[in-house]
Amino acid sequence: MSTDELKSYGVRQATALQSDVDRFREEIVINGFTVVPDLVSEAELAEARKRIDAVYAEQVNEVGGEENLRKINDARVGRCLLAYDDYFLGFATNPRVHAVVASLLGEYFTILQQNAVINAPTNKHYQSAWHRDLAYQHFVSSRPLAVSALFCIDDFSEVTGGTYVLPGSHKTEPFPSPEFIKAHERTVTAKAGSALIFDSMIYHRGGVNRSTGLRRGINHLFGLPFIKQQISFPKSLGGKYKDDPALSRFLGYDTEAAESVVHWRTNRIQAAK
Ligand SMILES: O=C(O)CCC(=O)C(=O)O
Ligand SMILES: [Fe+2]
Repeated sequence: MSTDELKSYGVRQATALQSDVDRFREEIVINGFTVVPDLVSEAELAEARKRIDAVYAEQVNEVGGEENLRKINDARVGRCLLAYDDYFLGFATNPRVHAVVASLLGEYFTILQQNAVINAPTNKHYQSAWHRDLAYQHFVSSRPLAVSALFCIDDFSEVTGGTYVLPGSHKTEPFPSPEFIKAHERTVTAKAGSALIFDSMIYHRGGVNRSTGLRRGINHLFGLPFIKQQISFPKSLGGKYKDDPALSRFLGYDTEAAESVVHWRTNRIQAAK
């Protein structure tokens, strides 16, 4: 529809889009979510599937078996992927996703989480419970605090269990009533290779996978740098990428809590030189 056909009155302020990024940003600000298509090629998707399964197998092994993950509701989630396999740094730093995130958070944001979500057929997956990615938070802010980017590694469809969202729920404090949820929840369907990008405060959940294959995704949580990482990337990486200024900032090296007053001051004195 051209803007000429759009009748309105009493409007003194209106949004005009200059780019795709503006369009994605507007959808996230108002609805709480958007889908960015065509981010990952078929060949990369095939590679990512194998590597997600390999990292998950390694992490199952680390804790002595999947039953231990089931005990803590953490089965079928791979955590901190890029600390296990460099390949996943490419997803975390995707420039088209970063442009959308920066339009909402500004240029300085850090990675708080990078998780593989492996939704198996008919598995009652933990993440299929409604939640905010900034869990336990019940305030709303005038600007976004964190943005999630969930890459679809397999198709997200009605059958494979696309993510459910409650549009606009990033803007109200309490979890909405069952009646509201029933009336307004919607499934987001998206082709493999796209990403569902959302305000991390929107209520959402995984769908139930009624297909015969795995439905994998890689979720990222990007946040303002004062927000704590769930698992420390700097410590998990053991100093890797620290010498690259942009990466070290993004991975949280620059915003780790200082060990002491002297450490904090020494770092600042060095930087002031
Ligand atoms: O698997 C999904 O569709 C949702 C995943 C999710 O909510 C998460 O990783 O926080
Ligand atoms: Fe989530």
